[in-house]
Amino acid sequence: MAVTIQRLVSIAVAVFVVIGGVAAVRAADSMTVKLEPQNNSTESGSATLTKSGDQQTKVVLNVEGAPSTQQPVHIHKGTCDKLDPKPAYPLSPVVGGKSETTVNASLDDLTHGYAINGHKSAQEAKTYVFCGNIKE
Ligand SMILES: [Cu+2]
Repeated sequence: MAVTIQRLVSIAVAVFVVIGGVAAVRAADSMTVKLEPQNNSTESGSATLTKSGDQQTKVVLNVEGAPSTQQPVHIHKGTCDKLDPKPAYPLSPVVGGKSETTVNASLDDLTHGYAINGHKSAQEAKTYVFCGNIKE
């Protein structure tokens, strides 16, 4: 009797490990978001989001046509067509087309209802120059 229960437990553990392993392989560790120009800007590029632990995501932007001066960039709730104007997660400003930030949000959370947008400058933050929806 005791042996049977022990076997059942070990089978259950084995099944759990196999399912867990498959889930880990299926969950994407990284994704790329296309950044499209907005408001007649000439800026476009990509953002690469990479899992950094369970609750953090590394966000790397490469923007072509960006000025050498700082441009504010954030993750906002919503989509590029309908963006919540309040930033959800600030990113390091884009300088010369580059920005790298680790945000305190899981990649899984960020793929549910967020977008990355760039602003023309701190002075002209109301003018959006590029945007990309974060979705799988
Ligand atoms: Cu913003």
